[in-house]
Amino acid sequence: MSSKMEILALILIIGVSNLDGAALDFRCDYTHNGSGWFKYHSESLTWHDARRLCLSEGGVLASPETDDIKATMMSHIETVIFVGYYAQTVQTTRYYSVDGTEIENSSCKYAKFGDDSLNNTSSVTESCVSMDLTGKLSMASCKEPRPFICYRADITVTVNDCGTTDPEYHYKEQTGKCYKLHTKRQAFAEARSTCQAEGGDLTVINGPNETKALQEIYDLYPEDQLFKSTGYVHTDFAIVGFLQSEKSGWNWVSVDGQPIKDAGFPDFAEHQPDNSNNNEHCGALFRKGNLNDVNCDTRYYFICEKNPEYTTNCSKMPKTASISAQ
Ligand SMILES: [Ca+2]
Ligand SMILES: [Ca+2]
Repeated sequence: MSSKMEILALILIIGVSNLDGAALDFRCDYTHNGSGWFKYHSESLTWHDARRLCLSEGGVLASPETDDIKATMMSHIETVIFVGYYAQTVQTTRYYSVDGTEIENSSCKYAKFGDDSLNNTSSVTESCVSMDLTGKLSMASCKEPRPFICYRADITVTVNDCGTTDPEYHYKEQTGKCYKLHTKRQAFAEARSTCQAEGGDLTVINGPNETKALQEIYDLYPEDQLFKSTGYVHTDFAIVGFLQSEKSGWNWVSVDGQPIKDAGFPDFAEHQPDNSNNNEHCGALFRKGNLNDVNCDTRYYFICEKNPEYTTNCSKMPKTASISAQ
């Protein structure tokens, strides 16, 4: 980072700490209520997948640990959800929250089960806990998918020069933007939501400088290392922000609606777009700096682009904290 960037980053941090008590979001897809941040996931996952997803978002699978948290959880749900309690082994009837608090020791009066729900020791699969619309807890199969809520307690946020706490966003001077290569693969639409939740979007390439910047991002994740850590073979390209659709007259356009040539995307690679299996309508960038068409429903690596002036709450930073990129 240049000394100019260091100074600007310092200004940014000072600016953030001067936000006068205004809560600074850590993700724009979470809402603040009472003591922390909540996100209701209406999609059903197994308990372990739900727990993993919450962790990957920087939170935990929510449990009704306090009156406040329980009230907020109940206001979010429309059906029976998983909570963060689970039995540590299949033989035990001692239940713990994801942060290790034993339910019976919890001061929370709500963290009690109904009359007979802890007596069923014969069923080894019933080691997770659900909460119904009335707030009552029950044992539940960990493997039967349910909606859930992720929670993060209030935090003091110090953002980096990309306006985020996420160290995987890298600032590139040649474009004044930040980029993250996501190594946890997602399909195009999901990848786009993830980028937006992080305060950006899928990368729109606005000229050769940006193609070069993205190649430098790729260089941070050499193909052999990437393959070693993920086991996924297509390490030579990642989804970026362009696609074709009926709406675009089957022309290739950026996610913000510009024809890709006007936006400044590079050319397609030789033999691309090949519309493989007659089903490739989403865009990707090869490491070598040209384009590929890929299946919109297949999970690939993807690259987000983020304006450093935008914090993860998707709103503009106050003027004193803004970064002049170049
Ligand atoms: Ca761009
Ligand atoms: Ca292709």
